Amino acid sequence: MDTFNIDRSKNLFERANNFIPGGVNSPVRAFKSVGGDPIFMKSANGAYMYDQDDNAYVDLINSWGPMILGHNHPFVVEAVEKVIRNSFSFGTPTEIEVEMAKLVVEAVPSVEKVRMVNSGTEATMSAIRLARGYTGKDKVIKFAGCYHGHGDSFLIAAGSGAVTFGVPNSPGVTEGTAKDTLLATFNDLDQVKELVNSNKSEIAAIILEPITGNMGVIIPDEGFLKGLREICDDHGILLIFDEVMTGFRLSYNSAQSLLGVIPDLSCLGKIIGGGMPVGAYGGKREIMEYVSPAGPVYQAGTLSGNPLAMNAGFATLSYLRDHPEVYEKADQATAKMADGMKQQLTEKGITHQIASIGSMFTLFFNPNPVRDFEGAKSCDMERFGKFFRSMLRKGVYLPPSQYEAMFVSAAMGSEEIEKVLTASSESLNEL
Ligand code: KE4
Repeated sequence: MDTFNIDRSKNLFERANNFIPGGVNSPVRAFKSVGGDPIFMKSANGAYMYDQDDNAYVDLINSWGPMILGHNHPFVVEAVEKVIRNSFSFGTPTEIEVEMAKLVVEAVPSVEKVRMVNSGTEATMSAIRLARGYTGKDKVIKFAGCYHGHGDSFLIAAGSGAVTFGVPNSPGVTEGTAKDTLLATFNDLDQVKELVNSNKSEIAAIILEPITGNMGVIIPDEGFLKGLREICDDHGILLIFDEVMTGFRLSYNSAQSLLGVIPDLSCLGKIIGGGMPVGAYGGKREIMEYVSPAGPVYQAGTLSGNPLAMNAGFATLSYLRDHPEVYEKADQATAKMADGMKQQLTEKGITHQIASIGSMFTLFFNPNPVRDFEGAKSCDMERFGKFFRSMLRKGVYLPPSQYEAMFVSAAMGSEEIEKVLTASSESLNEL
């Protein structure tokens, strides 16, 4: 029986709507695509979150990725406690920024120099500006369904017409901006070749999530990333991997090392802040030397390299570096849940796809494999919403969108996995 009281969350959501657009500080948190009112959390520890009504939830969102160690990890908390009375911010260079940059350079194959910013959006926006400044070219190619934050260049839908010129998909994004973003279909190398040939010598960069999370998990077809690398090499285009989600999650050396394709620039976020606001972009030395004040491409930030955030991120990353068992644990927990749900769905005769890699997985309510955004859009969203709401009432917090990935932390033990699978079996019966 679901004993599930969320009165405090409901009251808070009503109040929040008086002061905050949509009652939330990031749209997806409002549960619009899954129905129901958002839950307001009060605390979290290990694999659990606790809401304002003291309901406990097994956490499969982990702050959309950052909390790979689990919440309130002592090693990270102690690192921040050690410096918290040294002031929160100086606006000057600090030692921890040097140590953090060195760690990222040593960990991520494409990164020879790196700049810290405050979010994944800042990282991708800056990487695009740098690519344009370095190449002297204006256009970028992105892939429908890949999300790179809310920078204007990325809030673009596929336009009509064969060459799929971009059109704004948010008011406030100008036609002028949109015309410089070309839309391609993920996994469609021929279309990318067509776009490059019909926009000869105008393309500065191709940007993508090397393994997507923002249209659910999609692992690229064999040869797709290698093909993009070759196109970029042949045409003087920079290849940018947006690893804000996959960076330090799919392996300590990120997805690029797993996939064996090295981009010219990489964008990072989420895990590198350990839950504090941190983004970063980095790449080949000769390209990064174009970034101000070393070079002419301007980018700045009052709280970039903030000491508390750097210490949280540095502790998280150094723990991951020194404890590879963290990845094994999170990956095994993911596989157990993905396999368990797959078995349940099959036994219950429910059409589904499950895409899983490392400690990320997505349950698509779709009869066909999801290989691109059109595929993701053809999922049964209503069924996902019902499943989400049922799991929530049973104390399992999934990402509130079919277009997302479940993020698994190393704090997931057999008890939590059991809770998830018991809840999913009951929830699937209710569909
Ligand atoms: P932020 O600006 O939200 O830190 O990062 C933007 C971003 C860039 N690149 C990728 C691959 C991302 O996944 C994101 C942000 N991810 C979403 C969830 N899919 C954040 C959740 C939200 O928007 O509230």
